[in-house]
Amino acid sequence: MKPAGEGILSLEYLPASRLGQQSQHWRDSVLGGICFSRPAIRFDAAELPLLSVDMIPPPGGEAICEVWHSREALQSGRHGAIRYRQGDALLFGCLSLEESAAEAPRDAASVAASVASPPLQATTEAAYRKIFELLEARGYPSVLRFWNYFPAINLESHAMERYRQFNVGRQDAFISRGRSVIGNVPAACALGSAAGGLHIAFLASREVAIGIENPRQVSAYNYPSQYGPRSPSFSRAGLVNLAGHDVLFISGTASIVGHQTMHPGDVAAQTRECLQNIAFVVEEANRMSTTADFRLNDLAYTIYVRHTEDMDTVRREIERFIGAPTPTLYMQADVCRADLLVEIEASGGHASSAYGIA
Ligand code: 3EB
Repeated sequence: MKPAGEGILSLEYLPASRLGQQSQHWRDSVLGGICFSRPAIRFDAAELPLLSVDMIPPPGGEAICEVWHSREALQSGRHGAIRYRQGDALLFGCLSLEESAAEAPRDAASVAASVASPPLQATTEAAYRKIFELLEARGYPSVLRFWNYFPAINLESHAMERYRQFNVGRQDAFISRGRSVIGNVPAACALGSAAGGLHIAFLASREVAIGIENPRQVSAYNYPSQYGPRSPSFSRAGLVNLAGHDVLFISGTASIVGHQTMHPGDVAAQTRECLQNIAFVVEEANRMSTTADFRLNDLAYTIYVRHTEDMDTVRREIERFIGAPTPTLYMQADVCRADLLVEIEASGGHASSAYGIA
């Protein structure tokens, strides 16, 4: 296995308070990222696609940015509301939209019947259409990873939970841009933010990514209709070869076996189930990879915990399971089923660093 540090991509968890003090050299290498703070911060580097998400750090913790760096020569651009940065192999982009019903084109029949899509659904569809349009135009067809954040994810409105509205809009956009909604779909996460509009970040490549599924979970794109009229369009992980190195992006992973939530009300058991799922996904990834040997203790993790008071329990279970310090970032956020208390995402095959929070 080649050392991950030699690859083109690396991840840095940086306190948001240090963003303004970084050198030009640092800025030049930034591909993009996500800053989690309460309230969302305004960052005065509009040429860098840093998504600002309103999210609550753990007690005593500070606002943190997940910053992706590339060794490639990078160039910034804009496409409508999307800010992006691209190199030869990779493009990172992000956008923030207020929810509004007017965003997505509606067909004549629904206009005639005055059936408007819920605003979140329409905004989601418009955002994803725009993203795919950009990626097709610039020649980065393969999305390695989507990050999705919007408030009140479990709230019911327009006779449907908002996460389900999001799934309808997302799937409609995939279909309208001719993308598959089963099989090789991108890895993703979807979390409830504390406030704000719809925030989406994405990392895409010219190289094709392989979608990886978890043998102990029903693929999300095959979830039965009890979880909503449209299945979520994401795979359990994405694997891509970047300049000779396999890089792995593990989607938000929850306490789900088959398609069912396990251990409702028991955050410790849910955490162990998440980690067990991640272990299975890592094993699948290692079967598919010709260059890498991914291990749980050299992945970087982001952990979303629904209730602040569960933070310590989750941390204890993770440290026990993984058994070694790895870069981890904890946030308090709602997860996309009301009975899920924790969601864990991870990535590997790239260098990672954490400034004082490893
Ligand atoms: C799950 O496994 C938990 O809709 O993009 C995890 C990761 C979840 C991504 C998404 C949802 C998403 O169904 C929820």
